[in-house]
Amino acid sequence: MGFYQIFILASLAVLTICVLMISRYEKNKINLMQCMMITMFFSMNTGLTVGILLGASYQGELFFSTMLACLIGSIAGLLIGMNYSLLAVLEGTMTGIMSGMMGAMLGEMINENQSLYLVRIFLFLSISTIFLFAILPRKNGTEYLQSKVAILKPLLIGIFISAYFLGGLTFAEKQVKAKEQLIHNAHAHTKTENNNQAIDTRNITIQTFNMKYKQTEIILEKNQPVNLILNNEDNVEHDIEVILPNINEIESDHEHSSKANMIHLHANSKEKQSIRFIPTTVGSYEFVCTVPGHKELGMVGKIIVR
Ligand SMILES: [Cu+2]
Repeated sequence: MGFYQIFILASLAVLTICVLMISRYEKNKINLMQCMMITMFFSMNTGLTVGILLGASYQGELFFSTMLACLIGSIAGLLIGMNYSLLAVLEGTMTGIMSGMMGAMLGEMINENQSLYLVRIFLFLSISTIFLFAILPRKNGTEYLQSKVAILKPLLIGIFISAYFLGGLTFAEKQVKAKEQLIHNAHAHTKTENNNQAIDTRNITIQTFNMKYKQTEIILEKNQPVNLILNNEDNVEHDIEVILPNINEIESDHEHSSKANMIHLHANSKEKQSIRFIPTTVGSYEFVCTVPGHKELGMVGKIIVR
């Protein structure tokens, strides 16, 4: 778990404490439906924030991220609901479980940038729970926002939250992006290395025509990658089979049944086939065509590794 994840979870923990304290203070002034509304609003947005965060952070471990998100979401709902009534507890717990699950699935499916945006949006909505207390009408018929002093408080909270989003959250997201850039650079570096290797690969072509290999002696450098091409211009199939000790990195487009010490390259009439490998042992090795009768007709050559 990185700085960003800890930052978001810690923010939510602090927010939960804040909402808890305000709930305690305000619970006798608002009715049951408003209590339920606040519990639902908070647990849903918290569950979604945690779910998306965990789903995105633990890619490929959906069961784990879902379980953890459901747990955290339901605890958040439980804590707020407990202030009000049993019904609110039920509402909060269920909403927390459901939103945690949905968030985790969403986080698993979207890319990292999208998850950063969504975490930001749902974290903002979670924080907005505080403002709900400001706009809900009170039991005694007064509107909370009627007095000028009352407006000041949400305004101060609003400024605080804006500063938080512009400062802390942006900083935390930058850390994620910096890490991403690092991984990207490392990746690009590996790619360049691979390209260099590809340039170093030598292409060696053996042509077959009129029941003969046109090239019967091939010289390879030890440890230099080779792309061996069989260009069959004949009207019948041909192949190349050679025993080479300890060949490295055999690659071919088709199944040529090559093993760790044998190259077998087959081409049908008028076909071109290739195989890439690295010879590692110096020596002289005979290659033949294994199609019955062809070796006897002279389809034999020599590969020299030096
Ligand atoms: Cu042949």
